Amino acid sequence: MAIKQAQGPKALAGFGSAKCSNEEAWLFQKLVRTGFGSNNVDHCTRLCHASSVAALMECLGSGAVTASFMQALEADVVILTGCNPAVNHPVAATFFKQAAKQGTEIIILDPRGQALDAYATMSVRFTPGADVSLFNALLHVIIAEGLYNQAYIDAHTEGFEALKQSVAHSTPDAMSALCGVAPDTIREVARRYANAEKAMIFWGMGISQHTHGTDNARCLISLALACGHTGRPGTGLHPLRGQNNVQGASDAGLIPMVLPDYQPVGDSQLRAAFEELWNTPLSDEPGLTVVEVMNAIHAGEVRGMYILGENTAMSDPDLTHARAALGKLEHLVVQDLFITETAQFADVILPASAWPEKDGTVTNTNRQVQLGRAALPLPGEAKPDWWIIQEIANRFGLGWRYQHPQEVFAEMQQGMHSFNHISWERLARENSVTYPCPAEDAPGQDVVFSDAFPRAGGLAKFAPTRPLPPDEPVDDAYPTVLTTGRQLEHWHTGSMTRRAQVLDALEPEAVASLSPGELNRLGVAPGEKLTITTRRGTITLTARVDDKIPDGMVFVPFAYAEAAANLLTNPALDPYGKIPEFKYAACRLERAAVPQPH
Ligand SMILES: Nc1nc2c(c(=O)[nH]1)N[C@H]1C(S)=C(S)[C@@H](COP(=O)(O)OP(=O)(O)OC[C@H]3O[C@@H](n4cnc5c(=O)[nH]c(N)nc54)[C@H](O)[C@@H]3O)O[C@H]1N2
Ligand SMILES: Nc1nc2c(c(=O)[nH]1)N[C@H]1C(S)=C(S)[C@@H](COP(=O)(O)OP(=O)(O)OC[C@H]3O[C@@H](n4cnc5c(=O)[nH]c(N)nc54)[C@H](O)[C@@H]3O)O[C@H]1N2
Ligand SMILES: [Mo]
Repeated sequence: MAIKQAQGPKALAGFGSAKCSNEEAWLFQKLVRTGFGSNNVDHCTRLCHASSVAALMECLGSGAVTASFMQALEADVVILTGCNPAVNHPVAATFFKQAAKQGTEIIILDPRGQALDAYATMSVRFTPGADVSLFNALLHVIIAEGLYNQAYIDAHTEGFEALKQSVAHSTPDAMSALCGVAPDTIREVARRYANAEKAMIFWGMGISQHTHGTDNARCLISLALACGHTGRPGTGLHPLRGQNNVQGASDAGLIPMVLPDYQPVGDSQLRAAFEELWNTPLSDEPGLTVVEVMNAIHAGEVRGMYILGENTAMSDPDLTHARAALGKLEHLVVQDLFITETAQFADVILPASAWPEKDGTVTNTNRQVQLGRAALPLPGEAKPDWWIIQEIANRFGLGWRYQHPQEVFAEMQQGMHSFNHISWERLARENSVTYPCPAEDAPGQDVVFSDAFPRAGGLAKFAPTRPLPPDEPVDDAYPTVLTTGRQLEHWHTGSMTRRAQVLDALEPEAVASLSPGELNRLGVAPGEKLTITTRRGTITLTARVDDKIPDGMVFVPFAYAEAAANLLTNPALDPYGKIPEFKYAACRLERAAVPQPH
């Protein structure tokens, strides 16, 4: 409050959580917008699918999936690209495996090999970061060979001519050198996808976490639109959501440029509806995104922060910069289950409670709104997040009196059309209801946009792209590609899973995975220590051999505080989604000079 009075509303910012409930996300963004008085609210979606959402909003008018992952069972062809579902989406992976057993062709497009390759009809490895050249070559083949669906394009889309022209020169032969895939393989993938009666595309962080992440997603959307592979059972576009409630937290408005349900803060009519609902004037200026907030702290513009259920001091790119920002804040409040690396910077730590300890709803990757009920008592002094947020709101003079998340949900229904016909009572009866839902007594829609897209005129749009290099290409000084991501055993920054005995016993220490050839070249044996250096930092960790990694690449999971991958990563942002390039940085590898003590 003192910072707000002295420096104005824009000196405060908040990061909400995709691990909390929809009601908690709603209250958090409402606190920032009505209490702090700005739109400086964001969360981990910025580091995750922000670019996918930017492309989907632009081209389809909606950021959610067009079909659930259960629809894979209906599809003839399923493309998986930039995702590793056996590790990161095990539930969806069971549907992909089941589909494959029933005859669905699985096509995997990824620089790395993975467990699902065993189920794939084709598994195509390509040059990291070369997605746009590969996808434009697929589009070229589909157009040159007349495999597109003219009737669908005429009825449901605009901009096909511009797309046609933009890929006219992206022949498989021309693109092969850029993406490292043989021209005939490109043709085969294009034909299998386009000739399928029903086909789906699923994608993950390998698509989104690039400075050209939005372009990558635009290409996938173009593929689906050109072939008419949306709006029917067994067809669709599905960016696999990561955190348990990142869909719900985004829908509920933990995003700096939009109010709940993606309603732009700058639209005075839409804003007026929320000003009436909350009985407060709202700022019309988009707020700062995750990485922008860190920059604004360095610039002295943001002075105080409230971070709820995010471990920024581990998950942000270029941690030296991000941690210095956290250290520079005049006041930092962290609300978490554990004393995380971020909490080490806090002036106040508020003990929150976990999912099994509280009531609330969450929305998963399939748009299924699910009700969770408290199953365990609150430990120690911990409180439900919604309760703590309300206490803070009342210190800002907001006078909130919610007795239970159910009352928050009822308020959300007034501001969010996506929750139409999904009452708390109904969720209590049915446990889970998919949105959009046409009536109180009808099921929700698993597949959407059969008739029209939620854009002007009901038409989806082709957005042409051209290949761009990574922000930091490899060179003689930094000749190896650093890519980062996840392991089955750990969740993100390890704040929870490294405290879980069994998981920590299975994966106890920081590892870097490399191909046998790469280890040979470096003269490092598996189990020996390796240093990785980028223009931003150096870490030392154990080398592991992995024949699924291509030569010229090193993979590091970001779960380990003692060798934090994000000390190395590049904070350069995609201009549309504002997502950093977690999947590509130039690095140098060396055998560690001194053996590190364990
Ligand atoms: N066990 C576990 N499960 C999780 C999580 C976790 O931390 N641990 N996190 C959750 C969250 S929030 C998320 S967002 C999801 C993420 O789930 P995924 O998106 O599956 O996760 P990543 O490990 O980041 O790997 C993405 C894939 O991208 C590929 N890739 C790398 N570079 C490129 C490229 O240039 N182009 C393409 N096309 N692919 C590339 C990698 O080889 C890898 O197969 O997982 C969720 N599930
Ligand atoms: N290098 C690299 N960096 C990445 C990525 C990458 O692929 N590579 N991926 C990015 C992606 S996709 C994501 S989603 C982000 C994730 O980034 P973060 O969200 O910062 O990571 P988590 O470790 O999931 O942090 C969640 C925190 O919430 C706490 N928590 C869990 N449940 C609750 C609850 O109910 N209440 C409260 N108050 N706290 C709770 C946990 O203890 C944990 O500390 O990381 C991003 N960073
Ligand atoms: Mo994520």
